[in-house]
Amino acid sequence: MCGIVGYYTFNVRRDLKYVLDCLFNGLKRLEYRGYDSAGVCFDVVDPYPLSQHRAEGGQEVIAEENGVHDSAVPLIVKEVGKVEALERMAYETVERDQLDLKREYRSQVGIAHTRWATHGPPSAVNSHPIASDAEAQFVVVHNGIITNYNLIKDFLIKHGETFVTETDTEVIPKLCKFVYDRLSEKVPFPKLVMEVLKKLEGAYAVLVKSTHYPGELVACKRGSPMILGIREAPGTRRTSFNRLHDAADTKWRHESIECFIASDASAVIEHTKKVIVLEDNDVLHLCGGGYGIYNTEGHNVEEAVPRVLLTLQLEVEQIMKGQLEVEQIMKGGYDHFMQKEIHEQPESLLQTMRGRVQFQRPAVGNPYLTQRVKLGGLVEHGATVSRCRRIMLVACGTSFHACLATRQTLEEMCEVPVVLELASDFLDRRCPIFRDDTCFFLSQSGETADTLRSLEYAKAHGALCVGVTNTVGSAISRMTHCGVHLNAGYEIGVASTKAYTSQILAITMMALQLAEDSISKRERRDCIIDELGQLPGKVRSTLMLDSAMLELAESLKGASSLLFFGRGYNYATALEAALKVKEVALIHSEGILAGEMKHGPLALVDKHMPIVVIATRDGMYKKMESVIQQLLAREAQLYILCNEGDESMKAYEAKGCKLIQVPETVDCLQPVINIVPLQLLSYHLTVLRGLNVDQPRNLAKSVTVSEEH
Ligand code: UD2
Ligand code: GLU
Ligand code: MG
Repeated sequence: MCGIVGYYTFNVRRDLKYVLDCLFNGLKRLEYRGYDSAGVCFDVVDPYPLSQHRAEGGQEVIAEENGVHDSAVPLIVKEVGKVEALERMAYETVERDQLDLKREYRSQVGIAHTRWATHGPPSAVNSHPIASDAEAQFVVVHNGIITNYNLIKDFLIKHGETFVTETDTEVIPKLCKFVYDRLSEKVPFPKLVMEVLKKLEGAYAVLVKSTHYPGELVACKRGSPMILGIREAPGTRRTSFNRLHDAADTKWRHESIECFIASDASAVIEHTKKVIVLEDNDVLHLCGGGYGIYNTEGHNVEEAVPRVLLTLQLEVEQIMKGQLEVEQIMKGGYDHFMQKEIHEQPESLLQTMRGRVQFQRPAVGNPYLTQRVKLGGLVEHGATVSRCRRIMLVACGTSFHACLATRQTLEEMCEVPVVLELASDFLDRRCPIFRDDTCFFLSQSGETADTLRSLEYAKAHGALCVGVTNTVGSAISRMTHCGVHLNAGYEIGVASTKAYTSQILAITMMALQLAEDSISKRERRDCIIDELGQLPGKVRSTLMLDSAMLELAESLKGASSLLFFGRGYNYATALEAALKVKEVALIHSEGILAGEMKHGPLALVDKHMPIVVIATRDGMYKKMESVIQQLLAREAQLYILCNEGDESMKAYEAKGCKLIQVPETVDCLQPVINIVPLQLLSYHLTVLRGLNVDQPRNLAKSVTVSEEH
């Protein structure tokens, strides 16, 4: 979600301005991933200073000054908010400290970060880089979560350390220093970091610099991505170490290297096409004019592991042309953002649950630890929500469908009436609102005009207002009394996909948390939470239907109309699938509540009408089966979305129906899985029909204007 940038040179002389530009441009390339704060750290004293003179013949000779500067404290600048503001701040600091921007460095180690906070709210202190101590002996930037940070923190506190941030990250620099202080003799930098890594659990991409290892940089990763770009300009060489390398060994001192490290290729590509993609448990060491990569899992850590130097496909010149090409990279190998975002869902769903759900069941008989879902945003007002007289869900478009998909879960868990409101209609009616109402406002962007106006209205009438949005700092997030952020990552395609599934998850988690005191619901809650843990994996296997959906799209691309039938939890799936087909594939489509079939829609059905029936196994299964029978009696072209291994649905294949088979989960989460093949279907229909996927005609990503009210 967030980003890391590193810059390293040795014997490639670059002035400070250049170094700062590299770091800040890198961060700007990562901005699209979403972040709440940012920071940089760079050297202000050359770790390997130069003295220059001209020898006979005018040849420039560079000699090392006596030894290496130890313990020069690097400069750290960090702040909440935009990279641009941070950049201004960094230049102000440079000016204040009277640093010369034109001064050339023989070696520079710069690290930078955009943070999407997981532990500790966004603040200057909690931003990265995070230092071990006031002298910044070890400085770290980190993406991911250290899951056992509490244990390490307690341990370090017992040994007299004091923590200044609320992050999980701070244990990393502190532990580096702790280990370093207790070494009987100095070890190579990567070896020290490997000792620290042994103690860390969780996912990370980390860069470490240290005043004890000037002119060196260590990068390591597990679970989070990281790549190394090496610029091969004239005068630079590519030297890789075979064995663990010590800076005291001066063998590589006359080599030269310039490297760019990032959590995302988009921050590297403008500098070089030559990259190495680091693998899990790799530890990269940049030192002198060379690099070495070691791996801590199943390898002799003293010996370097071979890693292939790849040439990125995209031409650098192309990138330099501007925005469009950068967008290509942001698409990460996919043709369109919508496609990328559909395929990202296993990951985005996990992000929505990250740090909020305890997947393991508590030990039997343990009366404590019953809180398996913990949404920070509900802590303060949760009790008020549980006591309210009715819950009102207000939204537009896809967000409204997420409300519809989760209404039943809220009703079941909270046992209060839950009403749904389309924001524009809510405003048109000036709906009565009372002080003991709780109103939820759902919007991906958090800026949807009608939803925002509804929020103002409800707030003015004294209701408790709860937001569910994907955008930290958005209007809805700010104006609501409390709420939940989706943490699904930026959604760029106009047709919402991953935000929809994360919204369903967010409201389901809210319902689970609100019912946490109910003993009678405990078994049901536990069962849903168990399935939450399985959900990303099941969505991943549902995505394998991609080629089947392409095939289906081939046969439907000429259709003039397409119907989706669903009921219960999957009425929302039918509406959402139809909306997708309308808005991107531009085919007339309707989602129909199967219970309403006989009250009109059945008249439309004949052998020319393609219909998707959602008949996964839940309480509505028998009723859906009878719907299928009736539709077949009218010779409709049927596509049945059912669970894998459903034998009785298989029987319909003989009658000419086609099956779309998806993994089974608990009824209230099934809509998350069911929508995935239908998203893929609408995506492929759009591409096959030659239409604009990411910006369908007449539509905008966030509708921030409303009709006059
Ligand atoms: C918060 C931090 C997260 C991490 C975590 C540690 C933020 C944005 N999130 O996540 O970075 O430090 O705590 O436990 O700082 N809110 C609204 N309206 C909305 C959405 C949210 O008022 O539409 C409020 C919400 O009530 C809470 C705050 O914003 O006070 C953060 O919400 P969240 O869902 O990001 O909260 P949490 O605890 O998951
Ligand atoms: N867990 C770290 C923090 O909250 C890093 C978050 C990130 O990946 O940006 O500070
Ligand atoms: Mg708020």
